[in-house]
Amino acid sequence: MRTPIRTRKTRGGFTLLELVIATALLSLVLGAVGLVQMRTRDASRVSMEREQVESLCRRTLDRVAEELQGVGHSLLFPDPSTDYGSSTITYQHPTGVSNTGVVSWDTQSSLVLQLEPGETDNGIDDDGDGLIDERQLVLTHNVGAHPISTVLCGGIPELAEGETANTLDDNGNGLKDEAGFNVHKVGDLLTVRLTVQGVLDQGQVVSSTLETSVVLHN
Ligand SMILES: [Ca+2]
Ligand SMILES: [Ca+2]
Ligand SMILES: [Ca+2]
Ligand SMILES: [Ca+2]
Repeated sequence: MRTPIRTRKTRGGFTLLELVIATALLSLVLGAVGLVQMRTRDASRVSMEREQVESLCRRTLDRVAEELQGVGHSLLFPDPSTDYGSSTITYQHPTGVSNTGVVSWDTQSSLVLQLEPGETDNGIDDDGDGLIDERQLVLTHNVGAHPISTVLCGGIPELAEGETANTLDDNGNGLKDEAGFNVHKVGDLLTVRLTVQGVLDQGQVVSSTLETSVVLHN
């Protein structure tokens, strides 16, 4: 008895419909991979910008702490003991002590928060850098006679992160309506707070806020 021979129909290639579906699926996969890569790059850029802003904030705060360490507590002007602290401070460093215990002091220095060049205090980004009414922190030695000024940091907001101008402590740090740079005295301790901002490519603003304290000279 003869076994029937099975014949199988062989195919030489794909149909047009199969090719269209395969191409569409490949496009979808490549698109998804591209999207993931783009989001990863964006996240990486945001992370890098945040790190740069935080690093600038930390370096500036360290410089300010070095500058204010051991200055005379009764020679601070204006008095930064109120609930508002101060965004401007004039101070003096001790230079020596006489045999009778009298302390001598150097000439006045100051830290002043002022509008960046090109900005005016009008709620508008006048210089087009993505920040509104941003300030810079200026250190001046030998105030009065022959002042020598240095800009320590820019991109400082008018008010600290989380604050609005309403005579309340919105961000819960104990100070009302404090500026992006603020010094506050409690006893012989001076606390310095700083907020620095940066702008991402898409215009998003990132902020870093840090604080440190220094001991004053009696
Ligand atoms: Ca601006
Ligand atoms: Ca402005
Ligand atoms: Ca506050
Ligand atoms: Ca407030």
